[in-house]
Formats: sequence, structure tokens, C-alpha cells
Amino acid sequence: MALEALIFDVDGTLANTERDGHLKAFNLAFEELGLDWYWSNKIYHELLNVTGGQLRIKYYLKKYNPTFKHQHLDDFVASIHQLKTKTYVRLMNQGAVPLRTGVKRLFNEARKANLRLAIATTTTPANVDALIANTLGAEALDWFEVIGAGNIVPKLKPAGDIYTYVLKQMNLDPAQCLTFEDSHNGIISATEAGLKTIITVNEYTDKHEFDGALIVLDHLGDKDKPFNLIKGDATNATCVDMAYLRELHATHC
Ligand code: XBP
Ligand code: MG
Repeated sequence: MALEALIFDVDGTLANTERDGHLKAFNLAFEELGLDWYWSNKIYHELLNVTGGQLRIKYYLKKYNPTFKHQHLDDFVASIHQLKTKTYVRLMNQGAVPLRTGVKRLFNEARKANLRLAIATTTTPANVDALIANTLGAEALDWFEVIGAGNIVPKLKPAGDIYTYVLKQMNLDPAQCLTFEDSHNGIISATEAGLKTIITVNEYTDKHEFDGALIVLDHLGDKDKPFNLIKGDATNATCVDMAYLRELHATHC
């Protein structure tokens, strides 16, 4: 089967949104609500194993703040999360986080090659829109045929639901696609949906297990900034471009 589509995770893959976006927004929301909770970067590293902001807050309370009680915990957590999302969008509007190396170049090359593009993420849809609009321009939202995000499926990553949803919406077989992820939960999710994955690690995920990844890189690379191959078959490629993607697809899919 020919390569038809590329499916991208967002947080940690398109941009390093966790430290300067999500973590900052969580702490600002806690502060604004008068809560004496503060998540250090070290704690956040652990909390990131739980996907989804609301579940992450609940995990934090259970482990680090077990005496905290609220009569309507679900509603309370949802209201904190709503403020966190508003804050995150504001940070993106201020240009808090740039795209990672090679992301914009690859989008442009893939569009030129008429590949179909999509997004599969656990983050809230408003967050995806804000990141894309502020880094590539609002018109870039139309580049993605499907933006699968947040609670559109019942089970978040590491479940494969979000990737299966995107494939169904695009009427594609997994063998016609390649996916881009940064985390263990992400590759588990893509693999469950039958997809092959390219990994670009970041400060939170460089020690993760990536069994089954086509390649593991430090970033996608650009003409003046070659990637470092962390795991995978040796290659002459220095950036993830169409030729390299087609070669990986032909060899492994
Ligand atoms: C991203 C997440 C998200 C964000 C927070 O995972 O786990 O929960 O950290 O977003 P992935 P929300 O990159 O695997 O999609 O607060 O909007 O849930
Ligand atoms: Mg991610």
C-alpha cells in the first residue's frame, strides 16, 4: 500500500508545550483559584504518565494531597481544568511555545507531495487550535483533514481509540499512514491502532521505552540542523523528509 497520510501527536511532538505551556497553565490556574498547590517540573515529569489534564489533577490529589476533600470533586476538577485551558490558550496567544525543529518544513513538504495530514492527541481541542494558529497561522488549521482531540473518544492514550477514530474518519488503512509521537503512551496508542511510528524525544520522554518504533530521533531535523539517530537502522538522511519517509514506509509497512 502506498503512503497516503501522516498523523501527528501534538504535545511534545509538534512543540514542547508541556513545560512552558501546560505546566505553567496548571500552576497559574491553581494560584488564581487560591489553591496552595504547586507542581514542580520534577513532579510534573511523573504526572505526565497520566494523560489528560483532569485525570492528572485527580492523580496528583490522590498521591500528593490525599487529605484534600471536596463534596463535588468531579465538578471542581472540571472547573480548575477549564481555567487551565483558558490560561494555556492565553499563553499560546502570547507566543509562549514555538514548533519543534523540522515540523513546519515537514508539513510544507508533505502538503506539496499531496499527503493527507491529521492530528491525534489527548489534549483539549482549544489547545490544539491555539498552538497551530499561533505558530503557523489560523489558515493552517485547514491543513488537517481530521483533528482528533480530547474527549472525542471515551478512552485517552495509551488506548488506541483516538488513532482508530482518525483512521475511520479518513477511511484509511493503518498501512497507508505513518505517525509521529514523543512518548511511551503515544506509541502504545498508535501501535494498538496498527500504526507505525516515528519518535522524536524530548526532556520528559528521552528515557521512555519505544519498542516497535521505526526510528527514534532527537528531532525531525532541518537542512542546517541534522537530527541524531537514537534508535533504528543507520541512514544517510539528516532530516525527516519525503524521501526518507517513503523509504521507511516501503521497508516497514
Ligand atoms: C498530552 C497530554 C495532555 C496535556 C494536557 O498527551 O497528556 O493531557 O498534557 O492537556 P499526548 P489537557 O501528547 O500523548 O496527546 O489539560 O487539555 O488534557
Ligand atoms: Mg505527546
